[in-house]
Amino acid sequence: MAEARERAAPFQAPGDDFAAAVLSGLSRPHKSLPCRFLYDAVGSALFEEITGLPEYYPTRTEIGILEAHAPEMLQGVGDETVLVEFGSGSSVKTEILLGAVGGLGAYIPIDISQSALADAQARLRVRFPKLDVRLIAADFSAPIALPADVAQRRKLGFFPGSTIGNFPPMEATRLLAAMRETLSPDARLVIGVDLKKDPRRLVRAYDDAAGVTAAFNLNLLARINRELAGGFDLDAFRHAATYNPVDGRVEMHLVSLKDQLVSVGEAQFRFRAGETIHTENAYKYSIPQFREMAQSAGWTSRRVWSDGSGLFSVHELVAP
Ligand code: AVI
Repeated sequence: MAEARERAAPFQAPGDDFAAAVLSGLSRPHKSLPCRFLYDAVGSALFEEITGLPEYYPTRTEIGILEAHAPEMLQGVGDETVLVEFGSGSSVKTEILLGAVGGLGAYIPIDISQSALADAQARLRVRFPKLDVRLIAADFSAPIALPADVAQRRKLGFFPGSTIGNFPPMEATRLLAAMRETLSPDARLVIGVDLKKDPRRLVRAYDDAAGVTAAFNLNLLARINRELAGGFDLDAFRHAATYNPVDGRVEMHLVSLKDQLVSVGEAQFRFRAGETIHTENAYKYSIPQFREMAQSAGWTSRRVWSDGSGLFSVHELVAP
């Protein structure tokens, strides 16, 4: 298992209040919790483990696409260009681009977690000692002002992992528009997007045989117990992953195995047998669907790369 540090889901805002989100999410008629709270230190380590599972094809497939096509993706990138990465996680994918580029003006990783940024910088210093790395600790769901000396330079944005799929389409569109503003003028973005496919394959990717994704999901209840004096019995809930064909998304739920009353601090929540807490959505897009969404955020999808089996896509978005 990878080192257990908080990954800071890219969607996490500073000062995000876990307690308030839990109390409000569990009070709804259809109970739900925001997926960004899956990524405490334990959850982040479990997510790293998920990325290496046989059923979880997105990470290795995207890496294969990047390795095969990095030189094309980096066309026009040179000493004047600034590479801007949105969100952290393992830097394996960034290193593929950095290893393939001839020259680069600077690399700017943007992440909400200072510690994730410091780790990335220390790692990159070893392999790319001459690279100018500028850390920006910020929430990138709103446009970000880049340092004055690079603001007018040509920029290449990078947003791998299909994290865009964890946002509902309206929010995803707003996020893409914010990235366009951050990268303007002459914006370009390389973004990983998981593709629609056989629902059985999708469900297996989110409900693996070894039970790592189940542990990742159930850790949310353990986190409530740890941090908010919760009384969840983890054996009284099970992980479920389903494909919702109407919305084109995989859904993760925690299913109550019996009628029960659970306390969180002073509050109490009633669960009926079979009732669920909806914990994550992972939207899947066909290539034309994603093109259309990018367009409504002011981008044009100029090129798309995929693997031989059509599992995953990497789009190059451009904005004049
Ligand atoms: C972070 N994100 C892109 C993952 C996904 O595939 O939606 C999160 C994940 N949840 C369960 N497995 C992976």
